[in-house]
Amino acid sequence: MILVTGGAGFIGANFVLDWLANSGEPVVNLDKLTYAGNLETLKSLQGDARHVFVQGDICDRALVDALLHEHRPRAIVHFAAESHVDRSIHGPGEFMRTNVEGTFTLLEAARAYWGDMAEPAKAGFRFLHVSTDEVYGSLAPDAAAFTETHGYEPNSPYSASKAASDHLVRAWHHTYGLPVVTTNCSNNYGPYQFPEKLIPLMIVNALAGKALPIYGDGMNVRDWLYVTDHCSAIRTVLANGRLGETYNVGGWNEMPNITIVKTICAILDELRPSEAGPYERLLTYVTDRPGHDRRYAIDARKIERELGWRPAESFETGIRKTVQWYLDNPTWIANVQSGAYREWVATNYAVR
Ligand code: NAD
Ligand code: TDX
Repeated sequence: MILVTGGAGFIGANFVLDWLANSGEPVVNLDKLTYAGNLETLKSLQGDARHVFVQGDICDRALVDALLHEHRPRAIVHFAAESHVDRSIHGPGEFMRTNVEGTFTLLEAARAYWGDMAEPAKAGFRFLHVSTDEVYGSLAPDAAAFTETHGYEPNSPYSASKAASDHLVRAWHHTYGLPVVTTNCSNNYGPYQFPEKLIPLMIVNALAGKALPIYGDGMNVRDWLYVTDHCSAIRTVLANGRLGETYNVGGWNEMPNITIVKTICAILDELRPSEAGPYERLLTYVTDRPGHDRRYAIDARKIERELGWRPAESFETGIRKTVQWYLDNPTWIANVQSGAYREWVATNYAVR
């Protein structure tokens, strides 16, 4: 049994599906079901005894203690977070609570649980903290990509809260010996991503004939990784990562935002041509995000050298699959946009 937090969100849900497809090991999934949590994504697991869903908050110490003692997981894979940079700018409070206080609560619960464990289970226990490349700050155009030794220079309330959580995880290892590993990953994309993030927002807006808002000059650069590659990296680090280490995870795929959006427009022109003309007509340059980091780039050589992980999906195939997925799943999108997905728990899913 493993405990996953945030397993109803974009990456967490992809991870739960990927984990159960790749291993028979059961998962207890603790998720608060904020606006970003969507059990409809996990509907294929209804009735599957290997998946136990618990609606709850990672800040609730009594609940986390009870889950650890009931299910005796051999690992915690910690995804739960507030994840959207723009939301963190408009309202940083929840980011501090979930990302900082929530991680602290989990670490304390894990420390107590692990401290009471007997060998050999104790030696095998792992706390895997899922984090981001944004903790390293912004790179100059010609600067070398982030390695694991790059200093922390977070610039947004989101990245500052994730940096704080990374530091807590590090300290709990250094001080208490808690067996932790941390992954710092670049921008993920793929099925089931909430349409507030760049790629799904552009697909959904284009299909609705709405403006495609490009922040600033559109030349901000991100590294993009297909979500199932992130899932395989996490499985690899969980299995073989060295204790107390951090591993950068990336797609070797740096791209300016405008290139991403134009690529989506071209794929849609081919797969779902619009009578109104090419989708690029919808490109709209808007006011820049405050404090907008110019460039992120990940040097993922350590995880390849030590653990043999490399991304399997190219951007060309990954972005096509992603656009196709949104074309094939209008109900998922409609339910997210109408808020109807929130009803899923009450009507369609047995929650403990
Ligand atoms: P998401 O916003 O799609 O999902 C977050 C999930 O956490 C949701 O299901 C939400 O209900 C849950 N949650 C939020 N607060 C909670 C709380 N207090 N208690 C329990 N559950 C709570 O996020 P995502 O994009 O899937 O990201 C998952 C993790 O990966 C985050 O830690 C994020 O920082 C990290 N990450 C994301 C990316 C990316 O590109 N999306 C890249 C690198 C790292
Ligand atoms: O409408 C938009 N227009 C636009 O130009 C949106 C939503 C975004 N952008 C730009 C801002 C960024 O430069 O596109 C880029 C990507 O934006 P987001 O999808 O909001 O992602 P980002 O801010 O890079 O952060 C993401 O990657 C790292 C995730 O949201 C984080 O959780 C993860 O840690």
